[in-house]
Amino acid sequence: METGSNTTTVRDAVVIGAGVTGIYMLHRLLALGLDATALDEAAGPGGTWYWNRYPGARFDSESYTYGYSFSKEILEEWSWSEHFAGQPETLRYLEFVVDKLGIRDRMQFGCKVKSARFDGASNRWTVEMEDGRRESARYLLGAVGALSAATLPRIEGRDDFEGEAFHTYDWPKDREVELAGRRVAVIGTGATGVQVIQTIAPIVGELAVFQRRPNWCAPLHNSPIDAETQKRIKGSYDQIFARMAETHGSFLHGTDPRSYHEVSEEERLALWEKNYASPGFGVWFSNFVEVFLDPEVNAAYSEFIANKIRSRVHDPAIAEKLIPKDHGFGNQRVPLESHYYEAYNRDNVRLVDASETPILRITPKGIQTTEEEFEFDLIIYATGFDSFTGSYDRIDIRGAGGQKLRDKWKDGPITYLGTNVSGFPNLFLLAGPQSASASSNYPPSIETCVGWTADFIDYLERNALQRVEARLEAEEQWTAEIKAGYEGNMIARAKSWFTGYNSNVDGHDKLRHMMYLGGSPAYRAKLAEVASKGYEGFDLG
Ligand code: NA7
Repeated sequence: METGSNTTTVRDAVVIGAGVTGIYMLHRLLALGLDATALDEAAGPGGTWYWNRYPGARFDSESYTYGYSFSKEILEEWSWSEHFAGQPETLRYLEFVVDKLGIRDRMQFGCKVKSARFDGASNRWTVEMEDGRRESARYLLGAVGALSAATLPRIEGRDDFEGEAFHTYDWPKDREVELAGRRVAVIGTGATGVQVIQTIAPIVGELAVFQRRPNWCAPLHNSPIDAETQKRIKGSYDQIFARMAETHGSFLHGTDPRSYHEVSEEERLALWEKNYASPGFGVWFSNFVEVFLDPEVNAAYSEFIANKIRSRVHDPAIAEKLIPKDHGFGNQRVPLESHYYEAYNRDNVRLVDASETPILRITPKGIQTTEEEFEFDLIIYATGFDSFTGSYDRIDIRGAGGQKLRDKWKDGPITYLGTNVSGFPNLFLLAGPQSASASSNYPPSIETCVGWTADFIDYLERNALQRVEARLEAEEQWTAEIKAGYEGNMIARAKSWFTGYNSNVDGHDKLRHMMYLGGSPAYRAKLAEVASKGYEGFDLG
């Protein structure tokens, strides 16, 4: 329905984002009979999987644990071709889901949201896009993604480079990027950099990797899914999802029930060897719980992995540079790799230690470090994201009384349950900061958040409630709980997107509390408890 001005479309709900979260949220809102739309800057659905088209982009979660679980039909009809699917296949899957649900015509693409303002008199949000279009809605739902505000390094001369250069998130979508025979630089060695490096090393002419700090990486062990395995997977989705519901991170992989201290060294090594040789995140999560909590045990496991790196990299000096010294295994996101370390055994690959010889500037021809000037045809920035709050900060969101969300969150996110914010009525964050999403396998956690939010909105609608707002004291309590979760967890001390660290964003070079670390089962239980108590901690009116 359009208003008189003809520029503002009036609806029940607006979802910002049409990625994995936005797709499912839109579906649930429409199923409630609401007039809803999803807005996305991209030219199509897919979010993360729309943007990240760099070579080698793929899942580190088993494909069949990454798809939506809510529809038996989708599960039955979609067949993953690999245990860990690549980006093109994932994007095809999400396109398939959108068409299957018949919701494409409720999505609007090419619209970058500029601002969102809450009007206390009407209890409605007005969302404005950069092209001037406006949407007015009772409910505003943020499905913006935790890693969708890409950040370029703050290096002098970036615009002077005469060759090609882009962030991995902004990898060109309308053309092939020429790699064969070219001189290429990759800056950044997070999960993205690792995937790019291992994939392009055999293709490019020369590759220089600028590494500031290494990450602990371990083998992915990907393989195709044959017909028989496909049948088995499709026949056991109930068990797969039941298993995921039990584990801390909603993965297939959960901690070993034994204590590190109660097993012999032989048994311990047997577990670690088995995990290192197995596909997926078992190498991180199917471990003794002490590996995550006890620095000494973590050091022992880190040394086990360090020896694996030493055995795979021919030059011992390079191997040492690839072994993290400032954090233990799993304290930052562990990139899973396919022959990553072996890339450094190639004659055309060079590791540049950007902490020893820092990058001074980008020059018209390449990169100048404190020691050397390099010439490149292509610079790939795999330099990460302004995590969790970055995409919200980039929208001028103003709640009741005109308070800016960006200001409220300047020292880190503050939410109730990771889903709502005091002072910002009728705004729902989906898989947002302080939720369990990023500390777990994303899609199951997204389904948790979206399902809970849809039920909440249904409750509001059925009870003719027009305004919902988290109470300040509930929010303070939740934020304190988030902080407490970081205490004693080794993640808390590492400079990574888990702690909101980003040297390229003002004020984000300090460690913050961004995620719920209590595990998916506890998070789900908390959401269910709040709902069962008539949405405790909220003012409804
Ligand atoms: P990450 O994991 O945040 O990695 C970013 C990398 O870029 C990391 O190695 C940074 O080094 C490096 N970086 C950032 N700025 C600079 C500058 N100025 N100079 C040199 N190096 C720099 O992002 P990813 O995209 O790899 O991964 C994000 C997640 O997406 C991933 O975990 C998956 O879950 C999907 P640093 O470590 O800060 O020294």
